[in-house]
Amino acid sequence: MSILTILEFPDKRLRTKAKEITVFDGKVKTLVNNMLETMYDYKGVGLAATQVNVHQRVIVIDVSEDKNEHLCLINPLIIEKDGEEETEEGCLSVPGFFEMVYRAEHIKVKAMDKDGKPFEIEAKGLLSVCIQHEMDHLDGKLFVDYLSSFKRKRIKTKLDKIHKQEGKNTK
Ligand code: GNR
Ligand code: NI
Repeated sequence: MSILTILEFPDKRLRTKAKEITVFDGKVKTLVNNMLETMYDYKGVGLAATQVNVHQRVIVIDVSEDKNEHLCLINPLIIEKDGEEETEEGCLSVPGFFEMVYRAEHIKVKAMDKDGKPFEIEAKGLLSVCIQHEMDHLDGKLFVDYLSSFKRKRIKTKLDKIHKQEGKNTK
């Protein structure tokens, strides 16, 4: 297994729309395992393949307290949603920034597991927020897109400065 590099805002590669998985082979399983290892290493509650520069519709999540109940959603689709709630969000691709974002309160999602088997899941609370946040990544969207352009620019300026100091290329 390996820990993958996470792209950071404003990296343009985070704006790529991911493609559906059509073949469920060993490469998908390796990707899922590496994403799980990366998510746990970075202490995130979720990770989308887009964040590790793989533009396929794969998400891993673990919102459990003991970090031993992971979920893997491939080609996820929201089939029902209702309500609205505001939660403070962060993102491993926007390190160090936390802002309030509105999301649907309850969602019902259809997805496939790592073997291509379809399943449905209903979610509320942090799991619901996390699934919506990760699904946004697969469409090239980030939580900062929901903020005012003033806040988004301020975050960009601060991260640009850090990336410059680190000699990091964010394309
Ligand atoms: O670790 C994460 N925490 C989090 C908190 C509130 C709302 C969403 C998230 S997801 C984030 C990990 C991440 O960036 N996933 O894309
Ligand atoms: Ni994120």
